[in-house]
Amino acid sequence: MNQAMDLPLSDNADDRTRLREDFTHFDRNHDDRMEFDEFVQFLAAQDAGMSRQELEIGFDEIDTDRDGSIGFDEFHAWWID
Ligand SMILES: [Ca+2]
Ligand SMILES: [Ca+2]
Repeated sequence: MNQAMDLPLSDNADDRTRLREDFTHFDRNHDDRMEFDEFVQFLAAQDAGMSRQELEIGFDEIDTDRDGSIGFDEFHAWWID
């Protein structure tokens, strides 16, 4: 943990921290990436009510660097959008 991470807490930082906890919780295999099946579990928990096709489209949109999984930065960028 470096000093740059030690920023004053704002509402945004609180949101990011909470989102980070969700991300970690649903990252079942603890590789710090959200794969498609983990993403499905996350949205099921949010009661998003999305079809499989909608989930696949959503996943592709969030995975902006196209590496087949969602990193926290991608997840956060999508969440705050
Ligand atoms: Ca994972
Ligand atoms: Ca990605």
